[in-house]
Amino acid sequence: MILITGANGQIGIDLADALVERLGEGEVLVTDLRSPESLRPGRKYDVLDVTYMESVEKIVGSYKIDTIYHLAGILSATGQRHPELAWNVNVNGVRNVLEAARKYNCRVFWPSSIAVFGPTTPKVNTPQETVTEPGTMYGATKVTGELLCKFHADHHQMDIRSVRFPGIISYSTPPGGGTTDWAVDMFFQAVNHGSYTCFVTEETRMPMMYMPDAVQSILDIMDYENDGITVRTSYNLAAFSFSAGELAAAIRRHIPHFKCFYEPDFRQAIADSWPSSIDDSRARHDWKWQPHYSLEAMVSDMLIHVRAKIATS
Ligand code: AKB
Repeated sequence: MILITGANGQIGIDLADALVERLGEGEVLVTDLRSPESLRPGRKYDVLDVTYMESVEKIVGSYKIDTIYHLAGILSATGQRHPELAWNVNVNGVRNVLEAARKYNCRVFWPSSIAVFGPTTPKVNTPQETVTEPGTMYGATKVTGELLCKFHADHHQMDIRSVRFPGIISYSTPPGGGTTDWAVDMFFQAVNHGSYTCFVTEETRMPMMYMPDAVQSILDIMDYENDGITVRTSYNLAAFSFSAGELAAAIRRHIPHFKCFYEPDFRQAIADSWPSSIDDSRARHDWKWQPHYSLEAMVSDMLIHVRAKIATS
């Protein structure tokens, strides 16, 4: 059976749908701090706080888990405001999951982030192997998590796989507490109100990816033969980069009256410390990573789903 931690979060809902579709009923156990408000079919639910080692081991052992998708984590903006919480959830969480996986012989997927990079990293086409001196606590927890994954893979011959996600754009569940959240918020505000006040400047350019590609990347890297995986920290991953102004212009092609205002807050400094584009050639070479959505295709698809979601809410 498969375990997803942090399953109520932005990636968890869509990944669980994809895994249930692939594996059939009853093969996916979704866990989070609380049960979600509405239960979706085909999966089992349980409650799990990943900061407690005993709880993680109990779940993994009692459900006979063989693969863990460890998604529970605190994102960058929340982590900057609550650094101790970020360290506890992100670092102790991944450590507990890796220990339980070692004990019960599980494979592991864990998402890292472009937040491992910082102000001293090359900003354009950021290479796979480069300076990782993040300026945020979130970034520090992701660098630590990557090193823990590599340690366990090298020293305990564990099968652990990871990608450094850029900002992810999706409509099923809103992200919370991230620096790239503006790219999702803009869609919902554009459809709902015809205007949006963005918390980064018009020129701020960030690497992003549409959720279907993000989910596909997880399935692809986990499907690939183990010998092909040569990066045991985490793979750079990219789809497209755009600035806040460019996204606003792309949305305006569908909603001509849409107005975007810019009032940067504390998240601007985090955004400025991250890459504007990513070199993901290693992932493309090693496990044939290939995104499918362009910016234009993503915007059209997002607007269809955001309109439908708002119409039925
Ligand atoms: C965030 O903004 O914190 C995340 C990330 C890029 O890791 N979306």
